[in-house]
Amino acid sequence: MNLPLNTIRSLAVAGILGALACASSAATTTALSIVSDGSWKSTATLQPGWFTPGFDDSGWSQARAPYPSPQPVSNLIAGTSAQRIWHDPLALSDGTNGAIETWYRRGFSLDLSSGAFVQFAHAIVFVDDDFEFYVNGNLVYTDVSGGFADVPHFIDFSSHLVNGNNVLAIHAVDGGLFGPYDRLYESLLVDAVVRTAGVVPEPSTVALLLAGFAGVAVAVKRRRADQA
Ligand SMILES: [Ca+2]
Ligand SMILES: [Ca+2]
Repeated sequence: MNLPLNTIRSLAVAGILGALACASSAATTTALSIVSDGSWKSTATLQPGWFTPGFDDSGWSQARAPYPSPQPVSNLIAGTSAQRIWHDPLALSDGTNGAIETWYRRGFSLDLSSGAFVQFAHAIVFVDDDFEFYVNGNLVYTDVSGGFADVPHFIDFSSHLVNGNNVLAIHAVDGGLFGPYDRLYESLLVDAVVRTAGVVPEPSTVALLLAGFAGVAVAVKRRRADQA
């Protein structure tokens, strides 16, 4: 094909600009899954500042997971890897006679440097029976229904996350939040995801530009050869 020189130049410039536009808008996304399991720390003793990021939970237990329940988790959240948990370090409970008031913590790290940001952070929470949900020391959600253990609570905590270390902290009780009592079964179930995105330079940008310039040079050379 014998295109006019101006057309070749225009196409080449458009190609280079296109490559630059693609490169500068390239984004990477990372999804972090946080589910209730044996990695959560637990206690049945209220301690000052228990929900704050700087609190030392090294003296707490690992939560018991899975904690006994007659209802499979898959009945509540299809396909999840979350397990019911509760504070029960000696695994003595049959699911109905555990502590009536408990506290939990789960730390995780986010890289929000270099322009990265949180796209969304959602949690689905089931507690038998009531709970408070903290993120980095902020009370984000409270359930004071006094029962309804099979009702899901959807929590958006995207505005409470920070670069570096973060912590979810949950106060979960059997019975009512402001009056815990032994109300048959008790358990905590959490399935959360944090998705972050970052704009990053494409490693191939320089290669694309060089290829673009090389293409122009070849096209111009051919065009001149055709005209000779
Ligand atoms: Ca409830
Ligand atoms: Ca209960």
